[in-house]
Amino acid sequence: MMQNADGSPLLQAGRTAIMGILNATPDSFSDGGLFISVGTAVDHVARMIDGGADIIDIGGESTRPGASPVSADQEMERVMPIIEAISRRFDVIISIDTSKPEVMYSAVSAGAAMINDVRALKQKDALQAAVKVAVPVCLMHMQGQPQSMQDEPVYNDVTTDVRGFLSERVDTCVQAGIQLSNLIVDPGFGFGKTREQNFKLLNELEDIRLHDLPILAGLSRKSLIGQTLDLDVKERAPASIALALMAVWNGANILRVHDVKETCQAVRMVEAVVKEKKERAQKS
Ligand code: 7PJ
Repeated sequence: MMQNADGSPLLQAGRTAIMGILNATPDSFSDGGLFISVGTAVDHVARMIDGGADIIDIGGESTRPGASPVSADQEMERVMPIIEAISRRFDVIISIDTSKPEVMYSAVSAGAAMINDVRALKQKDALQAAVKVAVPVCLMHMQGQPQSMQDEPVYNDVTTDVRGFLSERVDTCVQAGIQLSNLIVDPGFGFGKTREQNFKLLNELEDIRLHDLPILAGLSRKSLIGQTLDLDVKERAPASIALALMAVWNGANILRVHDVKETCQAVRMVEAVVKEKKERAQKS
């Protein structure tokens, strides 16, 4: 499906892909609007690629708990100059983090090669847009809307419910004309989930695997860390890396992270050790 700059496949057994986060939002909770100028964005992307990022996820809508909606024009204004600059300068997979069909069309024309939609193509006309542009899509589970999603989220069983939702979305996408091999699923850590529900999902991550599709996990700097360790957002890198490794251990194929270099180092180390075990199993 997706390829790295050197033509190798993005997703290989035993190699986790790293998606670096580039927020083009002035109100994003963890970057505080640091990456709104094109120059700063380019510098940050260069650093992330250097650190081992395979994908750069660019978003112009803050979806953190309590965030207000933005218009398509506003989102476009924030992301388009950055996508154009990144696509001109780097050979990296650009992912557009959006739920809006207008933004999907423009971003893909400007070089985005993947859609990351926290609303799983449920917004009006988003599904048709994704069918038309025909790039890989990450379908994420969210309960409620960012404005209110953390107000007492309720599930029957969180893992079963998330899997059921993703299963319905995958079926709908395939029926609409998206290739199954172009889909990625994501449990949506922190999107309408309590700390315990997030923990359960992480422990049972492999249970949301559908049709052998890749699983994307986003845990970087999230509130579940703050709720457990009482750490400021800027102090959450070590805990984020620990959670990233747990996600890999439990089946994640793509990690969405802020601290690219540090996460990459940790993940590649664990993969090297796991490789020894696999090779030994093959010999015996
Ligand atoms: C996620 C995301 C995630 C995917 C955000 C934050 C909140 N997209 N966008 N998965 N989280 N696919 O980074 O804290 O977990 S925004």
